[in-house]
Amino acid sequence: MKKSFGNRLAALFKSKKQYDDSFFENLEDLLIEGDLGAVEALHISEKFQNLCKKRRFTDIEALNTLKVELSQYVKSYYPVIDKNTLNIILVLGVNGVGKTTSIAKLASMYLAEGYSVVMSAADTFRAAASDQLQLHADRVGCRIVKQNPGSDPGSVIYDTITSALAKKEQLILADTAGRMHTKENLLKELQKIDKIISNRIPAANYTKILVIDSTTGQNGVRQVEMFNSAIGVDAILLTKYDSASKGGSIIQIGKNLHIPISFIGTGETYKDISIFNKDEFLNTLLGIE
Ligand SMILES: Nc1nc2c(ncn2[C@@H]2O[C@H](COP(=O)(O)OP(=O)(O)OP(=O)(O)O)[C@@H](O)[C@H]2O)c(=O)[nH]1
Ligand SMILES: [Mg+2]
Repeated sequence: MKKSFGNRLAALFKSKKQYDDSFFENLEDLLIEGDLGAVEALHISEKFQNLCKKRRFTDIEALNTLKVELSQYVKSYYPVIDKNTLNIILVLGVNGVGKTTSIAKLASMYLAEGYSVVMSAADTFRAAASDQLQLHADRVGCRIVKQNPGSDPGSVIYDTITSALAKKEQLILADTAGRMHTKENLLKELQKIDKIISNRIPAANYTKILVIDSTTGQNGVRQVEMFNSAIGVDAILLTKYDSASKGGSIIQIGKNLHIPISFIGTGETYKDISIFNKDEFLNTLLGIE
């Protein structure tokens, strides 16, 4: 399932008899289906058409040309954790995208690298959210700061920073709510949290990561726009890349919003996370072996 877009793209190149109008129409349709967006699909298809006028391509060359074209839009970003001070990763995203699970995966990863990590349960809106995070914290062996459901998320973050500074811990992973009574409420709350963090943690040690579910396609692009205009997004964590995902929306996000990708989630267990590898990602997307 995962490679269906890439496989279909490769099949299109392999099955073509000639690079004619119908080939480029099919290419454009496939790029749209792959969540690259209508504008980008047309742009790439036209660019490719011009290249094909100049010389004949083999199938492999054609896919690699497409890869170079897409490659300029995709950037990777690995949050720098300064061992000598307190860092914070604020994890954002709409409900159900995989924020809490990703925090557990990141905690497990950074703990294994030897960092001292604390989770901050700043999703106080959903009643069971802090219990869910507590369960993960227990499983991966991580300290957690939480308050009662319904309490102020800004205050949870503030408490976490205070105790982490006192304990000389290196990394806070902060969970946030994915839903509130209204979208405006949610964004306002996140702006408050952002202010509290910015007042106490230098910008160089503060990373805002937006979690995007790769199966949501075009919707993901809109989510990035929304969070980015509300509080600014430093990087994206793409979840559920193990499911029937196409991942093409990443191209649009990179091209239009210039936001890099930091991690990819590929399953429900703690080890199912990897640092974003641009080359691997594009090879999978395009079905290049
Ligand atoms: N297959 C797969 N499932 C994932 C991945 N990441 C998260 N999930 C699943 O997605 C579901 C939602 O994950 P949560 O971590 O609770 O999502 P959330 O964003 O915290 O949700 P809310 O707190 O309700 O906003 C869970 O069933 C997770 O196991 C992934 O990379 N792959
Ligand atoms: Mg959650």
